[in-house]
Amino acid sequence: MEWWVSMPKIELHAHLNGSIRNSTLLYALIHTPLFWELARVLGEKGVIVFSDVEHVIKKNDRSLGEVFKLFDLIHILTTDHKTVTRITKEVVEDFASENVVYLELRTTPKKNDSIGMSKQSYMEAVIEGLRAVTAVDIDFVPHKFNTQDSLNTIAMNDACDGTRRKKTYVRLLLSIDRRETTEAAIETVKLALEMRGLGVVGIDLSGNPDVGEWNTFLPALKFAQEQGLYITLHCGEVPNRQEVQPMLDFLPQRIGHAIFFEEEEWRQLKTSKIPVEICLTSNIKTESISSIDIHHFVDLYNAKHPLVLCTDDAGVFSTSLSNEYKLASTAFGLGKREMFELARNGIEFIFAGDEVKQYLVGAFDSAAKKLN
Ligand code: 6MZ
Repeated sequence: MEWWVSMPKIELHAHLNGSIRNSTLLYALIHTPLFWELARVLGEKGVIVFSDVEHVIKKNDRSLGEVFKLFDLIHILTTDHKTVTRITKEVVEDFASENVVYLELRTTPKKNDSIGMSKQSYMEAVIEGLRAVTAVDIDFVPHKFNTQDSLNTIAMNDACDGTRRKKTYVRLLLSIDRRETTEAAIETVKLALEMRGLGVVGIDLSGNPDVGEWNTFLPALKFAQEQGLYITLHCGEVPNRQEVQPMLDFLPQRIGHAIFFEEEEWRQLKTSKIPVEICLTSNIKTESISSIDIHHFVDLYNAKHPLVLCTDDAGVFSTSLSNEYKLASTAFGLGKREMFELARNGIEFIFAGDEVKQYLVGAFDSAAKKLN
């Protein structure tokens, strides 16, 4: 495992709340008044068997439908400013600790009037979490916005003792949840535009794929595209003939999953060269793919289609990006060199400019010398 951890990696498909640590989820659970109320109603009078709770949260192999029920529970527990800040800090530190040198983190801005939370204040809590990261130096403000007195200005390379500290780039994508209305989706895009100077670079369309219709989100996505935001779409996570083709016609910069495609759609995807974010463990655990041997990674990899391995929800699916690389290597018989190249190729598909890409090329080059 050590080798997979030390290899530099690029994470492009990670949902903030799906990447939550188990320990933080448990902490949030026992600090939620609702939980104690539940315990009371159940007649437990506040006596909780932690191992039982842990079992429920850690349960493996949930169907896709069950996963979205779990997300609703997670959101009840984690949607307050303090917890959002904590999760953001921890998730970034967790990715950085396994040598993720560039991380695109996506999250759905949430509104909850009862606790004074707007989509904007939710995102401010996320930014607070980025600023709270101490384990590594992070760069989250694109260069053109990074003025000298920017709150994000970090002593990038040199720590006080003169040694080079590890650096991780973080960029944010705002997710539109498929349950949202057109107006709510447009509000998210406007927020993304306002927060460009704070590391927001794009828009993601996600949420339960059995809910909502493409036409509901199209106006917001078109607006985002016109304004120059990058776009990635969860596409073909369930069979949906009405959606896959219009999504591919829209020409997003990337798509996630791409599981349930018809022959013609595979052809269109390959011609379009739209990069695909592949989430192996997620696809297997949600039973979207019955066995890893038949995963479409193989066909796309052999066709030299642009691909990037990602975690999706490292917390919920108990995985890590290092683990995804190791899994692909074992399952598809690819050597370390091929996996290293696969990771490096991800540089091409990041939602950041040439300067960042150049830095990452350098990081991979120097790692290649050390690892070989
Ligand atoms: C579609 C998913 C997802 O936004 O609250 N999400 N959407 N497919 C998936 N595959 C399993 N995994 C996560 O993170 C959690 C939210 O991300 C989306 C869902 O909308 C989920 O509620 P945030 O940080």
